[in-house]
Amino acid sequence: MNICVVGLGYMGLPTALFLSRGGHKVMGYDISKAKIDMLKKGELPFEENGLKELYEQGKKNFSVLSKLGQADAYLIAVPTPANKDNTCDLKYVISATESVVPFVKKGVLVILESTVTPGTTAVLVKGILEKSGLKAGKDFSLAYVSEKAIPGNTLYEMVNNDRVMGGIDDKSNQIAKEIYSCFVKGEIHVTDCTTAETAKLIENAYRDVNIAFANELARICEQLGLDVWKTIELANHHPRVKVLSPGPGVGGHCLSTDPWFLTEKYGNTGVIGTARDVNEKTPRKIVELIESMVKEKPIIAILGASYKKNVDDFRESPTLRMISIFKEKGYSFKVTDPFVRRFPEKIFGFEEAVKDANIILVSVDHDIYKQYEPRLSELESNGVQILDTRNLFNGKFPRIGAVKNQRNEIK
Ligand code: SAJ
Repeated sequence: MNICVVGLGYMGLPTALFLSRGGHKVMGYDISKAKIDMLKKGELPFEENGLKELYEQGKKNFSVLSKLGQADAYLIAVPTPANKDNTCDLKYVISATESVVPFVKKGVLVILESTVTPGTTAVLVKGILEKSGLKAGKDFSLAYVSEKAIPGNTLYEMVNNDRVMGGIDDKSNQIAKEIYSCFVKGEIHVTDCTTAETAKLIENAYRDVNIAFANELARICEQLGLDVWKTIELANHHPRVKVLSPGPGVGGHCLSTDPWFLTEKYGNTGVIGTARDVNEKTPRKIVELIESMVKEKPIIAILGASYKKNVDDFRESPTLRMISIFKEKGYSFKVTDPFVRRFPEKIFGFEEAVKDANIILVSVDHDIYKQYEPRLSELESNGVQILDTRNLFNGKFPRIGAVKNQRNEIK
């Protein structure tokens, strides 16, 4: 098939390349001219494990467009940020869908992959596409297909995870399933559009609630003088318990917004909204912990700017949140991160960042940081405080939820 992928971001680009490697003729389109120019030169706009290799394998059937053209199928994978009131901002979905309208012909399939508030495909997207004069489910096909891949391991998970897709009718599901089958090895589950959209939001809300639970446990264990990491590990020996890890807060483009989209028509007063609040407040709790650890005004070396380990994406990163609190309080800080480019603050090398610091904040658990363990020990013995918010060093340095751990009853 000729497939046009609208939106060449963290999900759209790898999907386009898997489809082209799988034998489809794929045209990629993005509103970012810079991204199009890079791809035309064969350069990739972001880093992801294995993406370069996938590009080499898929490039024969892949081209980038400066203008949309006719295709058999359109796959829309554009961002859905949150509005100021935390509702789902659908402006990119709307404009991408509108750009497809002139190409809606009999037999065309349109797929939405963006994470959206329930009802978007079956009402909003369908309504826009029907401005073509044709009817969804009768003249053209329409489906919502969600993505479960985790940044850092995107390519493996895109292939091996199960998929949920929801078509406007059986034929839409059948064609969408056929297209994805060229690279998805996981099971493909089919349902209706709104159920598929909601299942996607449930997945991320579930994880966000579980992390909020862990973050709350970190505060509780800190108060009790316990070690949250050891305590959670013990609780996790229960066959039906799997508490996730506390951290400096929840970042990224997904978990920090998607739970709001799930509750937007229902109200945010329940457990999902409370969990969001707990996670949103976590960076401030970390700053309070820093204040309790250093006697003088904190001078902070921040190890890690991205929202999680081994990625270059810093959208909504807890580091950004903590930086705005440091600024509000007039604390000086330096950030180091080997992955991140175009960060709003200057990025220093490791040694420059730790120079003069009285506390080192391990904000991200990049694997590469493990090499700094001896140097951190040295700095610690020179009186520099260390706060490991990710348990990267396995208790070698003070870690959140265990800073005041004094319980050594059982050795
Ligand atoms: N985090 C913790 N503690 C944990 C796990 C994560 O504090 O135990 C933090 C991370 O450091 C990060 C944030 O949560 O700041 C989110 O990271 P993540 O690795 O949990 O998830 P994302 O946002 O990278 O990807 C999620 C995934 N969703 C689920 O696992 C349910 C992924 O599968 C989705 O495809 C992705 O959202 C998406 O695009 O929706």
